[in-house]
Amino acid sequence: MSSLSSVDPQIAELVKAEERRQADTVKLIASENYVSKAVLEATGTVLTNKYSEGYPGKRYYEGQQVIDQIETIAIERAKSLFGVNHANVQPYSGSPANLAVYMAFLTPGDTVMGMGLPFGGHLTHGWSVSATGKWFNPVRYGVRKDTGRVDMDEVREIALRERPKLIFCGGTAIPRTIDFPAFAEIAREVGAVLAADIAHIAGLVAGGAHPSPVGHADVISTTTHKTLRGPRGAMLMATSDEHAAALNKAVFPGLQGGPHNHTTAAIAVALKEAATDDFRAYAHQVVANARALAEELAARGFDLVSGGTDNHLILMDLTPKGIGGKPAAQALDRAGLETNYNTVPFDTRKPFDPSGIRIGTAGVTSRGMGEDEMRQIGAWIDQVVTALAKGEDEAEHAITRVAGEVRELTSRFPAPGL
Ligand code: DSN
Repeated sequence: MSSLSSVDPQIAELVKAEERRQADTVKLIASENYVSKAVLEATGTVLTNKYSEGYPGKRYYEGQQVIDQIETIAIERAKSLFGVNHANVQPYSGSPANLAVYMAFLTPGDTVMGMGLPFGGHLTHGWSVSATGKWFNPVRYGVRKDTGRVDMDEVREIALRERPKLIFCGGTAIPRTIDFPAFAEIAREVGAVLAADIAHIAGLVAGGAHPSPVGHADVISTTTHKTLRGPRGAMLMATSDEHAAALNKAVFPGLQGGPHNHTTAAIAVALKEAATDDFRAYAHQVVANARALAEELAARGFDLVSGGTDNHLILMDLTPKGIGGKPAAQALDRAGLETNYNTVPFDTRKPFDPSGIRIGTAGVTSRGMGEDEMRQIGAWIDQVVTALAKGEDEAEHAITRVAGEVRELTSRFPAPGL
């Protein structure tokens, strides 16, 4: 970073500080990961200088000799990795990708059905504060109070009653396997388009550690930077060609201008990496790690939503521990354990001060950690949270001790790309 350091030392220092912070902390944020050096290099290229509105072979600017090849490679790799007929790699991120799904299939006022945000859905699945909840007519499903899981009979009842034109499955805080065939059957019964938002689990799907929505969902939407371990970006895919034109038109010119070509190149690199045996092993280890961590936390008396996990994600209600999710996440962060506070189903607290925390194992797995380290991390989480519930002094002592131990662990597991 010699140029950055000389032109803007202030920003260069902050980038270095963030790199140190990422190296020294245990990343347990379920939507984050560490990309490879190759992906990082692709994002920092001259491709950022180029405008290329349109699609390969049909652009509105000249000079696309190279960009067309890059975008075509990314598309072909996405198609091959996920086994789909159509892929659009241009969405800037998950929210614009999902908005493009609305643009492709709905007109304002139409009914969309998605999982409610407090139950694990995403803002763009029709939540009230999102444009998707304001401009469309949202209806919601959740999880059962007794199981913490989606009740497909309830989903069917709501769908038959409300007749949505679009159904979203998937979300941001779902610790269990998504039943794509069951959602597809309901969508077919009511004549709705089924969109599977696999942003969180795309890497698991690609690596064979979660069932695929291909052949079930009409549209698949995903970010590229979570378990898939690519740059910040998104993709829209479709099993058949039927919806290809509508999806492409919705992304450009419907919602976006020029694609971010440096991101497209980095997506291509990440998709190449995701097609390897190493990546498949990583995907399965992510799940094994989440299970080990969940078992450790449950054994220590934590209340896990749905009782455990099938994927990379654990959602815990801290109410029985006597503290809120926010102070817990803040204390854990000071101890070098990075999580996020999160609402839990039927939460009685506010979204900015909810009852739960969300934990994911993609980042730690990318660092090479395994089940033994997960059990250690579970013990640290317990020590910090238990101390915090006892008071400030106890918490301070535990945070300082755990932070030192975390530093020792992270030094043994260097993060990729840093
Ligand atoms: N912000 C993402 C997450 O953390 O799951 C979803 O958009």
